[in-house]
Amino acid sequence: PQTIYLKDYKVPAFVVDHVDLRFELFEDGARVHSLLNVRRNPESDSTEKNLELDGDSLTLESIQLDGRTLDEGDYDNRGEKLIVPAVPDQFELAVVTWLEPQNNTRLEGLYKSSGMFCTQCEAQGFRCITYFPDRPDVMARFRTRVEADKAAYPVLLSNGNDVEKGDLENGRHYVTWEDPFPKPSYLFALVAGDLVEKRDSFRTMSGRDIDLRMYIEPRNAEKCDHALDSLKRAMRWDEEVYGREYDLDIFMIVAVDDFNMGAMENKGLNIFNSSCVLASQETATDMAFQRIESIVAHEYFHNWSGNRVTCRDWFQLSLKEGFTVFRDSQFSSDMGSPTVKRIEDAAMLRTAQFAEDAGPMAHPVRPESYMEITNFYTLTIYEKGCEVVGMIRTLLGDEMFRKGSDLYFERHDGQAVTTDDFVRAMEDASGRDLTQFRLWYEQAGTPELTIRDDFDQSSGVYRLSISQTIPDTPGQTNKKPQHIPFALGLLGAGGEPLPLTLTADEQDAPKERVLELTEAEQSFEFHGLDERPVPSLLRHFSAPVRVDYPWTREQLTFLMSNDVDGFNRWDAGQRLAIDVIRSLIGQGDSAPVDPGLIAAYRGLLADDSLDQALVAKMLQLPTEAYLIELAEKPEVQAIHQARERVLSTLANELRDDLMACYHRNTLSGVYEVTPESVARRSLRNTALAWLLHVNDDEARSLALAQYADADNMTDRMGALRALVGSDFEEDREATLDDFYQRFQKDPQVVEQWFSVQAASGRTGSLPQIQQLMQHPAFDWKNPNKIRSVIGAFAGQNLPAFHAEDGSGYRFLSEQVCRLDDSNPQIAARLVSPLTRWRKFAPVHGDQMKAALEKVSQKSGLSRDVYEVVHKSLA
Ligand code: B3K
Ligand code: ZN
Repeated sequence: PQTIYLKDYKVPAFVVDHVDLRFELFEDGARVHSLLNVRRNPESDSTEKNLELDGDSLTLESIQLDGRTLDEGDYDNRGEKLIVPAVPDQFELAVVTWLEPQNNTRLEGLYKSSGMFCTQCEAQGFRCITYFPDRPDVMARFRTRVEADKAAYPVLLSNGNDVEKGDLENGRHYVTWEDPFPKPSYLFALVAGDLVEKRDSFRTMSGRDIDLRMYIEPRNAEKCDHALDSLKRAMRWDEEVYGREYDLDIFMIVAVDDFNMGAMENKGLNIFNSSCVLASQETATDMAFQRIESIVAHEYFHNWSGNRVTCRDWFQLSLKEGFTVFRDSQFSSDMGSPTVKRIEDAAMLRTAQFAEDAGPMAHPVRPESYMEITNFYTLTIYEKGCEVVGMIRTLLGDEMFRKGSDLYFERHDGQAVTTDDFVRAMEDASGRDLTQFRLWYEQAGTPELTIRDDFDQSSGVYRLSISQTIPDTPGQTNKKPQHIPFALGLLGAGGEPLPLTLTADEQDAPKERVLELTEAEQSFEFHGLDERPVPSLLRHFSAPVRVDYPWTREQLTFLMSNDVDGFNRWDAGQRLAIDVIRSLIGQGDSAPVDPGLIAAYRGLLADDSLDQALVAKMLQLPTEAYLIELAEKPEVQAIHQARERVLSTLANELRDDLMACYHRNTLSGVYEVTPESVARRSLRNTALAWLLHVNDDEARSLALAQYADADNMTDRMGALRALVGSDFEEDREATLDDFYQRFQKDPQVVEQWFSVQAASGRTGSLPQIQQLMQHPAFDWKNPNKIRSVIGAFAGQNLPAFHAEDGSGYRFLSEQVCRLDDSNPQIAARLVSPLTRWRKFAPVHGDQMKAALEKVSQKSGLSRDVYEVVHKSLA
């Protein structure tokens, strides 16, 4: 496969002003008639005489230039290009293609899911529908006529407004849609199916009434309210916080069961994975409710950050994704608990994005090259990209950041631009120089801060020395220091925040500051202190960096209960637990657990005055995945055992406190998804899981009762998860059976049922996984099922996946090979755990590598998997 480079970017030689599409949908295929108005691009100095169009897996039926039919000798149709030589400066091109959506298992372009037609065009799916300059800087107005059997496909949708409809011969009908906004082809969408419509409406800030419509299969009719409510909240929030108003008259959401990712922001017609949009109290957990709210918001926010202002090329992907993730996390933060949201984002980043940044696929937020763009929809582009935008806001302050965003939208509305244009708008609006800051877009790898301090009693000066290094990553060495906003506070012995006095004569210094790190080594002095303070470093996780500071356990315990920054309280607890777990690795089952940790957790459980949402987070021990990420040559089984040892000690020692916490947090009254009640359910379920972990019989009865009486999925799943994690084998099996019987008709719940088993050591051994894959509800064509069984096994059931005999690795490589033929995108995602083979000691690493080599030897390997596997073995 070919590598594509950013440096080779050229403005398109031709532009398309208008696209007229006609889809004839049948059971055995689809015919697509496309009429393009093409003209030479005045902004290009290219003398290119030939028109080059992209096409993938298409059957070309006919092609006409200005009404003249071209013969096979008149054009060149090889590989993934259609080249029409010597075209005029302006012309009409009519192309007819034939496709087979019913056989499309890649789920890119036009395909069928549960009997309905739907599309996925980002990044390069439109070329699987018709020949087109399939690149985001070609923006055209689309008119789309969809024709299909009226009884089987009563609902026919595309982008924009429906302008015409009618009946045709043979029981067929059509609807024509027109989208007034020029858009890149990746935002095109079409849906045809037998769907139910749920309507709502929204009045915008300028008083326009928008029709909100959700389309679902009839069985899902009761699962739409949450998405529609979330949508309205997101629309209002974007007006209030960013001044962004919706532009079309209709906004549509469609739920489909077979979808490669979460959702897609097609103009006016968002398409969602059912699992990311459908919810009811009985079938979705609190976490799912929150995820849906944030994804609905994310896709909606793309209407401005992505659709009105789009990407010039795919190297700029973070322009829309990083900014939109930033917008959706601000939104979630405003809708719920800001501290909890920050904890969740930082935990994910530190566990998974840091791992990506340290692995063979590490790439900058704005990559320089790729083979398959689909592989670059990564945590780096999304989450690190979000952090980069967040740091700009921290450096500029809220007001200037808003000015910058207004300028960006105003300056670039209707354009396809670059991350550099975004940064320039921020600079121009604020007057700040972000030259060095741009390195965040250019350099891959996670900066590492080494922090040391000393205190001089006689002068009262506390000195922090901070050095930064950025590790080498594939293709990048000797990196330059980056511009890092570093928020901190200092605490006195009584826990009181101290002023951060940077010069001896400064009056009333603030109690929190954002230092700006720009050099490889820097030091800062704080004056006027009577005693050595305890530093609270990188508050709110103000930059996506690693921090090395020699905390003592006393300092961490102190910060856990005294820091004014909730995020750092949580972080101190995590660091303490990590330190304790690490010290137990390889120490056997009777090694004592630091009583300080037990006391700290007891304090958390007892203190009802604390923000319970924060307590719920603090009670969760660092995950195995994070412990592995932090370790040099991780020994997975030993890490697992040490963590289990801490868990069971805490559960035994804190048994009565956990029981009290369980009962104190039992809610009565109607189910609501408020931060307060979410926190209580989470606390109660954590307490239950810990207690069952040590086979507490009373807790077992509580779990069974909670399972049976639950009026919501969070409690039902909490009890099921606790039982699955316990040694009460009969209860575990019986409850799993009952759960399946109850919910077998609901695919979203069956997916949860699969993953709770696949992720657990007790139900997810390799033979059990293989059995799950034989289950009638398992479906190779459905990405959610693959993720919930194979993905959960390799990503969460780490001791089983890393079994010393290498069976987990071999299993994964077999599944990747099998999937590579049907759905390369999903196969390339699935292979990712193996790519970290260099991180592990040879007992693991060698077998992981062998499993990867096996994949690399498969014949006809897709470009997607090829890129990941070859870069990992290089
Ligand atoms: N933009 C889409 C992701 C498309 C992935 C293509 N392989 C969803 C989102 O980020 O909003
Ligand atoms: Zn997005």
